Amino acid sequence: MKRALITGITGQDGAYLSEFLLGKGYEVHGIKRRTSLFNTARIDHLFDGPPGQEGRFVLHHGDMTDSSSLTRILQQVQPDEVYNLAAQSHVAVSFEEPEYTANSDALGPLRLLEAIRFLGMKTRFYQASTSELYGLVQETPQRETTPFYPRSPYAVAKLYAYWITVNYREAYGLFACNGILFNHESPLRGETFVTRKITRALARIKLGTGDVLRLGNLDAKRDWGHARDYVEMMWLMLQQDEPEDFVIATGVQYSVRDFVRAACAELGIEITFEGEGLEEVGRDGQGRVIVSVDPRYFRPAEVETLLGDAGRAHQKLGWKPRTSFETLVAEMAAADLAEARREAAHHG
Ligand code: NDP
Ligand code: GDR
Repeated sequence: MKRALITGITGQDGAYLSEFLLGKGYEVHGIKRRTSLFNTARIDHLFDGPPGQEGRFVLHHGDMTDSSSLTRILQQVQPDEVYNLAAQSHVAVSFEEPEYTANSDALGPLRLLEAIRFLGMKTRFYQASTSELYGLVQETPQRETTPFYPRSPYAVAKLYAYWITVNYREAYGLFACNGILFNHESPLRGETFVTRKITRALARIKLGTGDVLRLGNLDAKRDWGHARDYVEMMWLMLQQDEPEDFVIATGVQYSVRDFVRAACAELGIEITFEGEGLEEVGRDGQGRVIVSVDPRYFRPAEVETLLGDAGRAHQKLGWKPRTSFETLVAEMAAADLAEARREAAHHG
């Protein structure tokens, strides 16, 4: 039985990857940090999975900023594969906590790699790299050879992580790969990322329990895929004969405004946008403002447009995204509508 260690197991991707690896027969170990409230809602169902799965899902307390915990867990678990998904993953927050972001997102992966090297382990290592590395884009679409130009403390930290992964591969022969993943979403997406923020707020507006959805840059364009499809690629990268870095993306791009329109269509809300810049609003069929622009959500430096070319992954990993933009929006909107109904019933 193969053994995997996942950092960031309590996050969106950690939950999908755990489910995927358990399905492949792996023993799955995860690192979670200590929090004052439970933070395992996304993975609680995996503890009592199907018969035979008991004991194949194990959590350990640790933190990306604490070498001692990381080294101890690696030595204890002796994993065949490590998936480093843990990060302070919010771009806007990284402007407010730049030093912590660098500690967890840049030095964190170094701590893991150094422990693997020092302990002389044969572990394969996956680093959660990101399309944010391209930032101010130098070429469209972006592929593995496109020059990087990070635009946030988050992206700069992830740039270090990208290169230290390449460096440990080249210097010490570690099987270490970067998956350069473009945005991927799902009903498990964190509630402060724009897609989930939109589907959550619009579901409440639909039920009359929410009023206005306040957003930042409506013109930002992203290449949005489904997290369930993307975690499979993380695994596939570690099954190759040679370690390599891959872009994973759908090759289709939409704006934040397009996402709002698609979610409204899915929920049966009429919406018309009018005005420009900070004055832009979205009105419903009765003329009520349901979307407005709030400068609080603008970033000191923005990534305006991202569009990936996953040609290499297509060729070498057989990668093809399975979920269309429409299906992704529909799945998220349906899940948030169900959640908003439960909330409404509970309160009232
Ligand atoms: P989430 O924000 O949903 O999850 C992040 C995970 O990291 C959580 O489990 C979180 O724990 C954990 N974490 C944060 N800080 C620490 C720390 N100091 N020590 C230990 N654990 C920590 O992110 P996603 O699942 O969306 O993303 C997974 C990875 O992929 C991240 O590294 C992200 O930067 C990267 N990425 C994501 C993309 C996306 O579109 N989703 C695209 C490209 C890259 P807790 O639950 O306690 O907060
Ligand atoms: P991103 O995702 O920054 O691409 O990082 P996010 O959903 O936060 O923003 C996408 C775009 O939408 C614009 N935007 C808003 N964003 C948020 N969060 N809230 C708003 O109200 C809002 N209004 C407009 C943003 O300015 C941006 O242009 C995600 C994270 O998962 C990273 O960890 C990952 O590396 C990248 O995707 C790929």
